[in-house]
Amino acid sequence: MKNNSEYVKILDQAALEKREIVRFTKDDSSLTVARGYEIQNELMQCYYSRGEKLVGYKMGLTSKAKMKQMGVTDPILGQLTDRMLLQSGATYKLSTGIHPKIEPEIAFEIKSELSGPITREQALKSVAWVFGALEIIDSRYLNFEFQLPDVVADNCSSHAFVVGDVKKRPEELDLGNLGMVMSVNGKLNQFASSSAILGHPLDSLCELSKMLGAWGLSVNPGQTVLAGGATAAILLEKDTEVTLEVQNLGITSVKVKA
Ligand code: OOG
Ligand code: MG
Repeated sequence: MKNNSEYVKILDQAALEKREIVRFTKDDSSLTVARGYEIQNELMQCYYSRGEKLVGYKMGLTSKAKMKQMGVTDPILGQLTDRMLLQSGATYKLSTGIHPKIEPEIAFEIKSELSGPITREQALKSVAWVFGALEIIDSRYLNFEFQLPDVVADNCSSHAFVVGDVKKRPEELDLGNLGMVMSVNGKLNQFASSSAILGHPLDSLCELSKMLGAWGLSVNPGQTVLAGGATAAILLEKDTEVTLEVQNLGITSVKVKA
């Protein structure tokens, strides 16, 4: 058993040295999700001390496919910084991660503050723009094997995310049922409806608002929110191009190099 600061140091070092670690709950069954969030918040302080800025939040484990893939059942939240942000068409280097995977997401840019329990209608009104996104996750744990307290402590495997350059107002879209197709080198790999994300991506935003509100925090104007992977994540391979086409939101892409 270790204290929070010791866990933070292990996680931060693992990411910096690109080294896998064994999940903490293996030796420390007393670790709770609440402590996982304390560790996550302390880990964020390491990022800020290196000059990173918070740019938004991500929801995780919001689809049945992801819950099944990872063997857990509750949505979780992670925090996104400017270091992680890539624009569509960018090149991602595998050497910057440990064993990165990619998953298709719907992203929101927020225009008004959200905190505490809200309705889907209120969530809709708080969204300035909707766009497609590819999230590149990279668990610091061996083989992506973790329990909820571990993954929460590890900032929910956050590593990088690629934002699409086609933006639409939420009212212009059938947000609850957008076709999403992820391809590798032009070959279809994963597909889903946006309804795979907690039934409706805006419900994921409601969940985020509720969770942050419980800590006296909020989602703020200008921030980006990733609603959660719509399918299982796939392992990235060098010299490939991964694309995500979201109905009415164009194509978001990333080139993967060694
Ligand atoms: C945890 C991150 C989950 C999502 O969209 O479900 C996540 C993981 O799968 O390693 O980002
Ligand atoms: Mg994700």
